[in-house]
Amino acid sequence: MSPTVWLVMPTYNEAENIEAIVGAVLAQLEICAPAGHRLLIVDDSSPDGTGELADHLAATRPNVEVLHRSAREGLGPAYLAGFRRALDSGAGRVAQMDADFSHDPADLARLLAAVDAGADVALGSRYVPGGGVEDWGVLRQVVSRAGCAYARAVLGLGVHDLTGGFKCFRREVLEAIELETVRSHGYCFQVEMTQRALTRGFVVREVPIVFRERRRGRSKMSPWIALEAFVVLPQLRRRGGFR
Ligand SMILES: Nc1nc2c(ncn2[C@@H]2O[C@H](COP(=O)(O)OP(=O)(O)O)[C@@H](O)[C@H]2O)c(=O)[nH]1
Ligand SMILES: [Mg+2]
Repeated sequence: MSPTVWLVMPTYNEAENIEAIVGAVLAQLEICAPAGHRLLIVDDSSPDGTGELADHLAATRPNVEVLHRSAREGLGPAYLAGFRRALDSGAGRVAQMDADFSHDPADLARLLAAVDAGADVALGSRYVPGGGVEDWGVLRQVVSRAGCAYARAVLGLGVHDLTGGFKCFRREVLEAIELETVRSHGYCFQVEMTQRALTRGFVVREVPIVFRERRRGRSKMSPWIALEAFVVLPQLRRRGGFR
C-alpha cells in the first residue's frame, strides 16, 4: 500500500474557515501521516473567493492543492472529482472531511488508525457509544437520527451513522466501487458510498466522533437535500449497491 494519505475537502463559500482549517489539518497530517500526505481542496467556484484563498494557501504551503470546478454541482460530484484525482496520483488511503470545523482534525488520527488496524473504510460516527453532536437543536437531532434510521432500515445495513462525511477509505475500495456510476448528491452520497463498500464485502468500522456545529459561515444543505433521501434510498435499495 502506498503510504500517501490524501485528504479531500470540498468547499463552497468557506472563506471564513479555509485558512484556519488548512493549518489545523496539515498540523494533524504531519503527525498521523508522516510518510506522505496531501490536502486536496475541491472548490465549486465559490462566489465568496474561497478558491482564490485556497490557491494562495497552496502556493505558500507544501502538500496543498486545489481542484477548481466551474459550477456548483453538490457534494457528491465534488468528492468524486477529488477521489479520482487522488487515485490517479497514487494515494494509498483517501480521507474526506468538511471544511467548517464540524469534523475535528484531531480525530483524523483515529480514522487512519482504524484503517491501519484492518478496516477497509473507517467512518466517523455520531451514533455509536462515545460519539455525539454538540449544539444541535432538538429538531435537527431528530431529523438526522430519523434519516439515519430510515436509511439503515430501507437498505438493511448495520452501520449506525450512514450520512456522516468524515471518512477514510483504502484505495482498493474506491477502485472497486465504480465511482463513475455514483449519482447521489447530498447526504445520499455518503449513504451510497458506504452501501457500495459493504455490498462488495469490504470491512466498514465506525469510529466515534463528536460533531460540532460550525462557528463560521452557513450550511449549504437545504431541506431539499434531506428530501433527496426519500427518492433516492428506495432506488439504492432496488439496486442493492450495484448499477
Ligand atoms: N465543492 C462543493 N462543496 C460543497 C458543496 N456543498 C457543500 N460543500 C462543502 O461540504 C462541506 C459540508 O457542507 P455543510 O454546508 O457544512 O453541510 P452540513 O454540515 O450538513 O450543514 C463543507 O465543507 C461545504 O463547504 C458543493 O456544492 N460543492
Ligand atoms: Mg457543516
